[in-house]
Amino acid sequence: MTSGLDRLLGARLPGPPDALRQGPLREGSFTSPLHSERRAARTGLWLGLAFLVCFVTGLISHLIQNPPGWFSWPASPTWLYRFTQGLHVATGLAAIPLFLIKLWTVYPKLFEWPPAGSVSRVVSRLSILVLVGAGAMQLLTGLMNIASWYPWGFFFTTTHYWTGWLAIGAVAVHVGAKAPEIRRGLARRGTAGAAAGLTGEQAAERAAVDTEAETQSVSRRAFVVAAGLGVGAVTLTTVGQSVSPLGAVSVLSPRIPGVGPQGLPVRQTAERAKVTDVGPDYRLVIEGPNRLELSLDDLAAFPQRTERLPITCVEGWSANATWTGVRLSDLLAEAGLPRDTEVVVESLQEKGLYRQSTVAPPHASSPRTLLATGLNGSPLEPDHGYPVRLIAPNRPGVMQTKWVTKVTPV
Ligand SMILES: Nc1nc2c(c(=O)[nH]1)N[C@H]1C(S)=C(S)[C@@H](COP(=O)(O)O)O[C@H]1N2
Ligand SMILES: [Mo]
Repeated sequence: MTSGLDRLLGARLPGPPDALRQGPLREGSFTSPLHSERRAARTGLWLGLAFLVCFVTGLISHLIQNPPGWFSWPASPTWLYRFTQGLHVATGLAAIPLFLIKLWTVYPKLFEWPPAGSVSRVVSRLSILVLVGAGAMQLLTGLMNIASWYPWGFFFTTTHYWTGWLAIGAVAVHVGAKAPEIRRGLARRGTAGAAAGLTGEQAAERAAVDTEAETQSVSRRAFVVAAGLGVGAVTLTTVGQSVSPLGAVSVLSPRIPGVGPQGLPVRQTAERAKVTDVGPDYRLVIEGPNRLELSLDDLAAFPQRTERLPITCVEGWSANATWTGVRLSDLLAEAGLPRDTEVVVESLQEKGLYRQSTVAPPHASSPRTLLATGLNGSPLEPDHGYPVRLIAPNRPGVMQTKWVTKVTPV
């Protein structure tokens, strides 16, 4: 029995007059065998993988910055966030050429005739519009964020997060709707027909046609090589922003490990944050049962520690550095608080989203979390957070607050 929905979806729509069938709408306008089901499925597989890894790593980054009650991110290993966020940006960038290649393999479908044979065709074409729109939006806004270029009125992070759900949802719908084509496209030659439910003879015939079309064209190999070169070039010229040995060829990344004041890149300068006149009246306040109000000399009297820890900006660059300072947990204990107290760290910077951050118990109690006053062997420079900055293991850069002046238990 056919349900009402099936009947609606299957309803045939009146076709437009054949006289409109001009230009690319004509039968046989696209002759390249590279616009095949096989190319579309294989390119789609790589693109889908890149999207999936990018989505999962993006979700991790979001959860660390906006932790729900059930979520806790550990303080070790120290490099884990550097790895997941590096992967997020690398897969996002690699997805750009893959996305363009995929669009090229399938764009003849835009000119399909009739444009909408049935209601289900209209629905399926609209769902592709959402997929392409959300995918393009993610790749573009991600890229612009890396370039710190925000020519729009919305807040990047929130939009990028919700569009991420939209994109991955559209991918899931697309894969579900195209399952038979994908199965055929990914099947090894010869088994392609069987996967499509054809009889032995039909399958053999289809396989022969596919193979002939593909081997006839020198272009299939050229296509695969060009795609590989595109993805390789994008990756090689950007991944050095987090993989320091490749820093020298990282010509397309705005920042490179080791390059910047004191051998470390800078995200927000002291001048832009308007923290330029730190005087002798500076105090670091730790709120607690035994409130501390420390001058820089007082702070220097605490045991000094040195830790090698990375800064990992959400934008994808990351770099290791050697930090010297006082353990946050030593100061919490001195203020009469348990070492694993969740605290808010506040900056001298008066405005801006990143003027404060929350330090969760795993990071507050970690012996490697410092309120640092030194970087790579010399006192902190203003751009890196003079006089005091937070540096904690395995934490996004936006949460490594600079120019710290106050620590308050939550
Ligand atoms: N007060 C304050 N701290 C801040 C920021 C900021 O804008 N204001 N930016 C953060 C970001 S986004 C990053 S990536 C790191 C970078 O530290 P660096 O500039 O010392 O390399 O600082 C963080 N600390
Ligand atoms: Mo950052």
